[in-house]
Amino acid sequence: LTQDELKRIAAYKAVEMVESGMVVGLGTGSTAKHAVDRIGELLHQGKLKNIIGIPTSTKTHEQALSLGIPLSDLDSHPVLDIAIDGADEIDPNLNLVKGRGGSLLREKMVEGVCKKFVVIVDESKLVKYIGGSGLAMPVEIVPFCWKFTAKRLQELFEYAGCVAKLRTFASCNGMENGGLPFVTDNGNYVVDLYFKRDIGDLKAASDAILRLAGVVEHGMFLDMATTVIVAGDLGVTIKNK
Ligand code: DER
Repeated sequence: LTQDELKRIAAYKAVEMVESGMVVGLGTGSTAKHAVDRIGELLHQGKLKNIIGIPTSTKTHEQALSLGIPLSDLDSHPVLDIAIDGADEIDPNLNLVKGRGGSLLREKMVEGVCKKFVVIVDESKLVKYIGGSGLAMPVEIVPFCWKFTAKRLQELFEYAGCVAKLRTFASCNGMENGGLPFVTDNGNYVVDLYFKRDIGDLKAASDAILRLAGVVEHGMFLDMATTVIVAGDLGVTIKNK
């Protein structure tokens, strides 16, 4: 099975947990895209009714609109029944890294107020510890003096061999800021943190990041997932918190 087929299998399994009349957080990324497509399909078939979608990005907002999924927002629906979204990393305690698609702030706002947060992944996302994939742990920051903030973030995790890089749309000729800075739906920048070693206490790391003035939010979703659906070549496993 291809990675995308595994993503679709996990997504479809999660959508089985959506009942008519629910307010549903709609995730962002290539896995969540399958879940949003599936919800649209079931609404169209009349198998699901009276769903209200709360999108986690402008990208998902547009996808849901094109599918005819009725949409609203947190101002009108401060509590959701369920949210379905992908993840970049999942550790054994169901802590997540999210945000490599740049939507971490709105995802965390939506997924932080839902009764069930169902995470859908293919097995490649499973890691032994957060940061263990060697890929980015994103931090959304204000554009003002971004170099100053990026340096402070890097110094915060010097013990874990951290390197902080401003996310650009496409870095030209290898220069970090050769490309234009990536700008989030909220008009902010993203600094990607790369770790060589385990950062240890995740709650302490989260608090330390959020204490830095200039930081908006980070991509560690700690103790938020209630259900994780993992699709692998040997089948689908469902882990509940
Ligand atoms: O950027 C995000 O938060 C995405 O949800 C990411 O965590 C998963 O993206 P993928 O489903 O395309 O791998």
